[in-house]
Amino acid sequence: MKFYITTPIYYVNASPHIGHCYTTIAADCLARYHKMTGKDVYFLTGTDEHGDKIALAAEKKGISVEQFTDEMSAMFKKMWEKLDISYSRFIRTTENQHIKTVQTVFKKLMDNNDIYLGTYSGYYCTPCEFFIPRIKIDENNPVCPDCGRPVKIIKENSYFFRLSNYEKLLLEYLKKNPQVIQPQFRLEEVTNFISQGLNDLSITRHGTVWGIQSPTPEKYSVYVWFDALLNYLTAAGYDGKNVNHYWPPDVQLIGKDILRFHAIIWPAMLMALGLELPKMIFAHGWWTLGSEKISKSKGNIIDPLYIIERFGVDGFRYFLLREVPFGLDGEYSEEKFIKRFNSDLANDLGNLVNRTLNLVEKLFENTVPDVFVSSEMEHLMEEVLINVDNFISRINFSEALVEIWKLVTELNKILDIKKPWNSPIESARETLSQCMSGIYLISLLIYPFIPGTSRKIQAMLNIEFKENEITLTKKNISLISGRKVGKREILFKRIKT
Ligand code: ME8
Repeated sequence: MKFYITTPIYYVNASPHIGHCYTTIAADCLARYHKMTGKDVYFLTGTDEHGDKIALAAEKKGISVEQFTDEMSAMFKKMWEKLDISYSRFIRTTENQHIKTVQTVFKKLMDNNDIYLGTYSGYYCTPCEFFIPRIKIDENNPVCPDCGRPVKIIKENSYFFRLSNYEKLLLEYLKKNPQVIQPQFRLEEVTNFISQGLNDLSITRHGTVWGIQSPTPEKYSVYVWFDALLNYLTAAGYDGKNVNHYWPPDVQLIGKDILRFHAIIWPAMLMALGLELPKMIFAHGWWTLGSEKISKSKGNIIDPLYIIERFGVDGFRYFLLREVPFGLDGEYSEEKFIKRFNSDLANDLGNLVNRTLNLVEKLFENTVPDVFVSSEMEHLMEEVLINVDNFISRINFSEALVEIWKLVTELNKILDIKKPWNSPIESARETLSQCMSGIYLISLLIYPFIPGTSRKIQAMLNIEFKENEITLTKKNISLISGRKVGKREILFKRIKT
């Protein structure tokens, strides 16, 4: 079975911040989980490189836009490497393959009369790259209703996509397939917006030089969002007729800021092309600081490199996935970070692994005693596996982690009660073998969330699994019986406050 997952492609006008990391880490977690359950996963991410905003940023830096986009795109790639992101494809909208796809789609839609030439007269917000109808603007104070920044007035000839033709079709589709928009509370927002009436969408810009040329007699450039959304098709090998076997996307992760583009314009474009629609579009919430969205333009970004330095890659990944239910906003604070790190990672998980291995070394000469799992523990393991799977299929990372931590807590409790350091050797054997089995299962379960820690635990257990050769079942645990344990290392050092 295949699993196609995407993140937004990020603008390269500034370096990646915590928000970009959030979506990409979440996508990585899903990609890894589905690989572990035996699926053929295709994980797409990349950079959105056209438009005035990017050209202006290059100009400000005093370098050519080509050099600028190369450098900035490389920064995103480097960040993903640092964060242990296992993408299958990193797409850039400046790639030839993508340019060809955009022009092919443009031509096809024009031939089908889904695109026509008209005149656009209205406002444009360059930071949001969005056309804003006159009725949404106060003429005395022309600012963007979304981001509050000044807008430009535009009157120019433009090609339009007949978005209005898809109003009824979209509403019917969403009525029949309400599960496509997630979380469910976002569906109403989308259907209300469509019900108010959709205007045709201007998809070319006259003045923009840094963009894909429209395949029209006039030399216009293609509107950046029309260009960007098509990246998901380029990566699926669209040639004007066919797509590869990964199509359609199974999950498209986005932030709530770009829901309308993905839940309205994008499906309408696919309908016009006669292609299957994504199975799920999930719009997560924002990380905020003092209740304001964290973003470059607000100047309140938290540098991911600082966080990595302080909490490590897995500390960062764990916090983002555990702290806030995916879908809701979350207020960033270093205090919360430290609390989570110390309690869940250093205390609960770190101590469990350290204590158990220490005792295996002392009492059993570093060899894992024969595997013993009590029926209660077996029941708990089964329950956790099922619940994690359910939560992951609903893209609920924090609850999935709560489930895994039930195992961590239970094993720590067993150690505290049974005190194997102070009990007859047969009883110690049972306790430690049970803990080792549990730790092994935990190392598998945490792999999608904190892969580095999972690898470290595996190294300590002297075992290595290949992510696409493993299926998440409790059967694997017998693998560790009789094994010599590897070198011990501290997983998470408590942070002093
Ligand atoms: O919108 N909290 O790119 P972009 C959580 N190029 N997530 C956040 C966030 C925050 N404070 N800030 C950003 C674009 N994000 C377009 C997308 S797709 C065809 C084109 C994340 O660089 C979140 O995923 O502005 C959001 O949707 C995305 O970054 C916007 O990135």
